[in-house]
Amino acid sequence: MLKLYYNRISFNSRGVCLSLLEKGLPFELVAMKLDGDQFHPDFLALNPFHQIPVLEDEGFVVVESLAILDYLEAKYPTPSLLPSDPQMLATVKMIELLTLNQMMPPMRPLMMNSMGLSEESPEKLQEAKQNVARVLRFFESKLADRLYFGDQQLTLADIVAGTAIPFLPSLGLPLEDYPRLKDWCDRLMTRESWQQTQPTETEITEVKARMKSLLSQRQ
Ligand SMILES: N[C@@H](CCC(=O)N[C@@H](CS)C(=O)NCC(=O)O)C(=O)O
Repeated sequence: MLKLYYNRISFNSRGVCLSLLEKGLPFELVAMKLDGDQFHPDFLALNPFHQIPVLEDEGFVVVESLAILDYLEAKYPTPSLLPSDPQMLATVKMIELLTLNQMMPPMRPLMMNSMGLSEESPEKLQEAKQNVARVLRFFESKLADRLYFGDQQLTLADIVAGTAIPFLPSLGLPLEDYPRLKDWCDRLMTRESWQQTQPTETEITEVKARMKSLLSQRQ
């Protein structure tokens, strides 16, 4: 049985959960608190970089969310979450990588600030918002009039970007200037997999409290 080490408020973990659910695969979840449990020797033996998600498949271990998504796609190709058309495939991969490399890093200070866990300067927050907005403009143009980034079919692009973008309005980045992305977010939220993996307010509050306590211990 596939085993996923995850946390419900982790974007990267949620993407893997979404893929497993969309593919209808049975899997076992191992919840990580990330309160230090990621440094337990048993977990470090799976991932020396102490991060989730980690997927275990009959003793085979995969770390890094994009590698896990590709592994699941190759091993369980139906239903497919990758297009075969070369241009569509390139678009999907581009969206996945830009989400992780260009959008998530500037989201971090915005999240920390919105949770009251750090006090960033207004200049730094503005710069972070501008960097996210640059990605959103690009994504809006790539989505164009399609239902999903890979056209009519849900793909890994929607799964990866669809964990982070719906969260942006709560960080002071409303999607009103990006009507196609806004409709796309609404479309994703109608899917059972998104509803099932949506973190609740209580879960977010609990994580906030845990992070506050961890940060105060380090000071
Ligand atoms: N590039 C990694 C990033 C994973 C990552 O940042 N995981 C975070 C949670 S979202 C984590 O496990 N942090 C705990 C730590 O770094 O100790 C991926 O895509 O899987």
